[in-house]
Amino acid sequence: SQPRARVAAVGRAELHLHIEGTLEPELLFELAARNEVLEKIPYKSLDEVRAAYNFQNLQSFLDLYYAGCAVLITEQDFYDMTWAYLERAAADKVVHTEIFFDPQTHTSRGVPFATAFQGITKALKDAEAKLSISSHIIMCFLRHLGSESAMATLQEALPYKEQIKGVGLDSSELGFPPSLFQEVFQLAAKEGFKLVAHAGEEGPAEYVWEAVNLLKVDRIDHGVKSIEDASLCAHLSKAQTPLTVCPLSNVKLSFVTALPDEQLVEKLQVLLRQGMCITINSDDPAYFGGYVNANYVFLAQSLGLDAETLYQLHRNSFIASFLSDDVRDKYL
Ligand code: ES4
Ligand code: ZN
Repeated sequence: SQPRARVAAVGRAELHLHIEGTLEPELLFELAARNEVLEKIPYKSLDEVRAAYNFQNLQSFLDLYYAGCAVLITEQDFYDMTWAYLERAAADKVVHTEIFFDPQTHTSRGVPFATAFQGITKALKDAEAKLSISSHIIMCFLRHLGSESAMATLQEALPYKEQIKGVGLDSSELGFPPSLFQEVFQLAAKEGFKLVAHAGEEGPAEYVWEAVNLLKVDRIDHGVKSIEDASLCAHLSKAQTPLTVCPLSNVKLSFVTALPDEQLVEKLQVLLRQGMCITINSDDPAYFGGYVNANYVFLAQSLGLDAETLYQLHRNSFIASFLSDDVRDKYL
């Protein structure tokens, strides 16, 4: 059909992707061996890794995600991880990607900001030339480390400001509401960064309100708990504040399955029909069992989406992106 052909011809943007969450178990072992830090990872074999990736909630995933980062030491390590993601993204028809990186996860282990940053940016630059993928970097603050550490991280990043499109907020959500980071986001806005925040992933709809009203974010990452608050949904639709939804992540971390499937399908369809700007993304694909195409396939099948709705989700990925208007328009 026509919308299908259009999707195939234009491709898609990915807007919610933690680069550290693309570290596949095979590369994890390869880097552990290369850096002689095999004792730092909590697994002896690929089978042990696969068995461990069986998460009960957000924190049980985060514990393993941070543990895996221990093998990332040199600039080449960050390059190799990022390049591996970009090749998979290209295979999934991603033409533009906005990737998260968590500087505190590395600086807290003694890996300099510049080492991580340069490895990632060199791979992104190569992808522009070799894979025709454009990209932006969004630097995320780890909410469990608090606002002072976030502020120090923002200061540390200012020399790299021209190469960082936006700032975000991730990690453990419950007990770390957006309101704690108001000052940090105010300064980031003043410095010209775009603003996003994880909210309503595990935390309540109230956290989404805070991200919108107090942090003044341009997009909400996840935001699926908004479904529980009709006036919030109406607001997000009216303001066209995009949600970067990650279906396989939600399923793997059991947020979605807490709702009966039929109810979820029904609610998501109501949101789509209300015209909410929903986008589909992969979050931490090495941990959640699929890259972005697998997320579209899963959602399309579980919701029984028609080709027109699928096309709209692809359009949304560009509309919600931080591409300049003239570049964005080429994809619409
Ligand atoms: C994350 Cl799924 C998810 N949620 C919150 N923070 C994160 N960091 C990496 N993946
Ligand atoms: Zn995320």
